[in-house]
Amino acid sequence: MKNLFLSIAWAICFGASIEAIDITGLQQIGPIDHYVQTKNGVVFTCRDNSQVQIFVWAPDLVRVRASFLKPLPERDHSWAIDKTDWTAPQWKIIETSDHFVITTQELEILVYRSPLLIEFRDAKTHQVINADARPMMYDSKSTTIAAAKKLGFDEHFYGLGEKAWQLDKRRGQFQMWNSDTPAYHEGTDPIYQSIPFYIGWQAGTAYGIFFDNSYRTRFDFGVDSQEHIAFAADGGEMNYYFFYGPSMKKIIGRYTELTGRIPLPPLWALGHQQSRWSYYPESTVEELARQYRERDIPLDAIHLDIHYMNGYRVFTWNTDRFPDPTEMISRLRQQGIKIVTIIDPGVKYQPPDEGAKDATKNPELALQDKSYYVYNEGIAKDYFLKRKDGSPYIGRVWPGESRFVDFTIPEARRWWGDLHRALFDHGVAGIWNDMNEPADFVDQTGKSQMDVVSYDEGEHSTHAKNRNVFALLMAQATFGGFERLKPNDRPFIITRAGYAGIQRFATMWTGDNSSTWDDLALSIPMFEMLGLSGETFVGADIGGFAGKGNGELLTRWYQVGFLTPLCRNHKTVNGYDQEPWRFGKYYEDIIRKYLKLRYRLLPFLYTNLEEAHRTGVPLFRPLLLNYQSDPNTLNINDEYMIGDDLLAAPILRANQTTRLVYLPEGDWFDYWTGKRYAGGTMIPVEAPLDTTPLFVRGGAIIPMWPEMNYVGEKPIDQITFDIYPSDKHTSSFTLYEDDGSTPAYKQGVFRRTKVTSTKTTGGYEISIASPEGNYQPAPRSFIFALKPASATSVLLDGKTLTETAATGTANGWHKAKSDTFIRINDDGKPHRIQLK
Ligand code: MIG
Repeated sequence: MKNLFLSIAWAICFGASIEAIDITGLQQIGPIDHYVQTKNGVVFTCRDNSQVQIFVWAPDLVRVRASFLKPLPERDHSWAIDKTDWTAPQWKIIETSDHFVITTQELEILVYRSPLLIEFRDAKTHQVINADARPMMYDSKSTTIAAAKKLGFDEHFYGLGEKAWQLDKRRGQFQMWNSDTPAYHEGTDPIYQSIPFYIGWQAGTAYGIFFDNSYRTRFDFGVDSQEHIAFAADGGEMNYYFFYGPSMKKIIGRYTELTGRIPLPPLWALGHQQSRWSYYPESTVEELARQYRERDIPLDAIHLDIHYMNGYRVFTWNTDRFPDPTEMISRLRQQGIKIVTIIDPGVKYQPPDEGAKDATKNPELALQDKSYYVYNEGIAKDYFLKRKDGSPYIGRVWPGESRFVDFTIPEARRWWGDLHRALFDHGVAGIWNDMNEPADFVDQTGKSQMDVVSYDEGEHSTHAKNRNVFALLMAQATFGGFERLKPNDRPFIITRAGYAGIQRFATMWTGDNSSTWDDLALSIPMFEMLGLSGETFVGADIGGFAGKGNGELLTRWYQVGFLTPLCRNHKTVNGYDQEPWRFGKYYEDIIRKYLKLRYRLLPFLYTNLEEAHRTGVPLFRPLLLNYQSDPNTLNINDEYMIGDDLLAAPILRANQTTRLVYLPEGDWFDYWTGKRYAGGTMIPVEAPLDTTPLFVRGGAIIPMWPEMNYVGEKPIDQITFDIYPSDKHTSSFTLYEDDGSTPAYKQGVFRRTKVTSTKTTGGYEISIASPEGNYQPAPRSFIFALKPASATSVLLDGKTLTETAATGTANGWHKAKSDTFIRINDDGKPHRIQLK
């Protein structure tokens, strides 16, 4: 009954079409009266007393902030922003009779006096990149605010974080309102996360707009009008950042400089993970681990869903099911398996029985039926959210009636972070944050939360403003707990909900998908757009969460999942089992092959992850990001790239064993056959169930580890560099390495090794540059596999290298099939290898 009710409610709220942004009834900001120059920009005051502030933060980054009918408020704050101390670049302002021109090295911003319209142009070509279609707007009867921008005939839109929609957002309408949307499908909107950042593309030139407003926001990319796009919010300030590319990578770089980048998670987080709602008791968890090891299928982590807790009370253990979590976790750890536990925000509403006392030592292991320490502490410290009238906000989630923490209170965040002692003290390695929209069974739309007040730095604002940042602040609290309680381990947090900036604290998964081919296909544009929106560490429940899967679907799903940053199989409570072996050996063998390949590719994935950490450019990319001027790539939803070098074109439909693959310009190698293709065209490929179409860019070098079943299983005694030559340019790769587990990388304890390979007359030359950084890896050799090459002699640093057998550890070279393999000991020095 309840379920039926809920699904009807969801259908009404989420299935129905989204309200358009009706700008016709809105008032427009008044014309400019006067202006004053500030240190890093200009404040315009309008005749209607409105104000517009332009901040020049970088040559390609400008912020626009406006108030309507009143001066700008003094408080200027956003939970999303990581960097506020920008050193103003060179800029100037010129005043003419009808407009102002603010110029930086890259941008020209024209601000017209009447009507007040803002236009962004390229400083060098003076071409218009983006322009207001109308002055900024407000509703005199409500708190709605809006902006409208001219829409180009061939303009396309990307980003917006987690949206269940194709790549190109043109002709789409979207809302940002964190929502628990089980079994969502393409078109369901909004879903869990709110990232109000988009990238516009026109004729190869890109710009970005981040509408940093945490109220419910709406975006309309050409549905309501074919002349303008619009974005609006139910409240708060008109406040957006304008980024100029023209390159998308540059925009993402700036956006993540502003909102923060992903800190490196532990390397094992890139390993395969198995989850289920829920694995319990202890013997089931250990049997699962045993199966994995016995079946020789790689695994790094098992996730414990809500049943590990005592009556769904967060920060407790059900000691009937898990009598000694410390012991169990340490036994698993000896097999190379880490435990990740779920933590929901809802704290069971449970006033203590009279006279009942909390156990002082390890309260998490005590019976909580008379007195629940988390609830008691939260009450004592007054950290729980209340409604405007002062009554407690009590929602209904898994524990029943529940209280929620006001994560805008810094001390409350600290307290929450420290509560993780109940998990970390027993050896838990990662935290999975769920239900943090925050979901409430009473009302999934958040309507019942609108009068819930948060401290919000003394503004005491309601959930109309704070719902969308709830998960961000909870993740920040959790991150702080990791830093204080496990200072030598890198935090690993997975979140369902989020707001812009969430990447500073958490990785994410795309929530409750279904075991359908449609959802497998949908996951690709979702991952790609999350990446363009600053979130690089993404993944979906492999195999699908809701509904009924099968062996073919699971196998194809792994053929996507083996390259996603988060590679986790997860299934709902009443679904069929879907561990890799559940549909029989035929499928299991194929899945094993892909997971083994993932582990071989870890140095490649990790190097690309480090790039995302350092630059913001995501690991899992739409082709468009790498080939921005190629209009063929504008809406390719069934292919993706990992970094610059791997192109995957998975099978996303049942019974399909061939497909067309678009290869962008350049040379490409079929990963499986080594066959070479010229790009810039569509090619047909064969893809029987054990083969997922995979291509390597000519000019790439792919580093590979030995096979392993978990991170740290054995010393990395050799790294193979697969070299894919290109006729046109040098192949190169700069391998990134560090200890993979501690924060020492932030102090420069890493190593970068650059390998290049060029074609010479009559052969090839490979050079290994002197490594950078001071991380000392264990002794190992490098193997360079040049494809295809037929050498007759090889010189190492000018001296003849002997031809040796394929095995062994001595320096030497040998041929196998059409490849040449050269093995040298990595002595940390630069080397030059010549093949003739
Ligand atoms: O109301 O914890 O998306 O992954 O297994 C459902 C139980 C709550 C939703 C999550 C899902 C998880 C489930 N949770």
